[in-house]
Amino acid sequence: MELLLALEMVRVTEAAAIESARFMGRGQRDAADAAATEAMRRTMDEIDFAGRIVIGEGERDEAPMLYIGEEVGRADHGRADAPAVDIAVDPLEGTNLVAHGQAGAITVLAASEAGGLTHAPDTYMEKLCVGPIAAGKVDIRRSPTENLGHIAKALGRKVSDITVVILERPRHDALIAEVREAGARIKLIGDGDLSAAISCAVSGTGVHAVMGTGGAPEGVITAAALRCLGGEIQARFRYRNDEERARGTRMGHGDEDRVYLTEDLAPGENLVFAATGVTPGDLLQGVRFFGGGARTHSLTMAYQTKQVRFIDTVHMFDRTSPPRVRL
Ligand code: VTB
Repeated sequence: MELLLALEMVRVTEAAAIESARFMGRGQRDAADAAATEAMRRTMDEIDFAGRIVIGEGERDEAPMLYIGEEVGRADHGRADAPAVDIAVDPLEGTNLVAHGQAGAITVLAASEAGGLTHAPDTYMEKLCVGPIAAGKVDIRRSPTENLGHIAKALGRKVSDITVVILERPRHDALIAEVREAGARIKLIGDGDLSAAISCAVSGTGVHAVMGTGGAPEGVITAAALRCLGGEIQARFRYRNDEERARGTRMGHGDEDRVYLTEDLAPGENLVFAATGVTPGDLLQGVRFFGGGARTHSLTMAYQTKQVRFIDTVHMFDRTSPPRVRL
């Protein structure tokens, strides 16, 4: 399953990135998201597999496409033997970033055998993410100060040499104050804690941890990526109201003290992850258009196969005026 999908899925995120990148800086976040969603859906339907969306654009009645439970892929074309695959998508992580032409938007998905990705309700999650060297050394139940000490020690650095990514939100005021007090550097981001979490598991990106509360569905996709990279996410559900709490409880996530580990969120034995940059970021370059084509930069990974690929693709839109392919 992984062998087939790792390379196919990157076509899906590439197509979504190209379509949504057209909207960069145009102030239309919903249109950018719709373009990514439509392209993802269309490209997935070209692949021979029996896919089912487990994390998507919302419930069936609220999302026209890539809603939870939707079947995708070409399995209906008489391919009873097509592999059954669960898929978690975030067609455009960072819709505001694209709308404003800011850094760090990606198109992203994760795939697994049926049951390999936790069904997370559309609510919030408190997250602590670290890369492979600090994995196993942190505990979300401890204070940020304590965890920063463990991360610094694992990395052989001072706390002042650690950079933490935090979403810039009023709910993080106390967290930001504490991390500042502890002496670490902070990168405040407007959106996109998923790509930030992947970055902290990739050396050379200059970020070492992600702390704070963001979307729960994105936490599951983060977990799939971090399992492939040997990093770690620890998370707790954080409901905004009783309605969300009731829904989460029905889905088996009623205990808000429970710490979900990477393997709890993405328990699959086969995991595939793919992401493509839309706007330039720490991890991936954005889509670059030129006459007759575009160039994309993607990351695709498979857990069993133990392969991490950075893929640089030139897409030629037509052959009458093909772009000059450059190194
Ligand atoms: C966003 C987004 C994140 O969570 O912040 C969202 O930028 C939830 O937070 O990347 P707000 O409702 O405060 O915007 C993410 O989508 C994913 O965790």
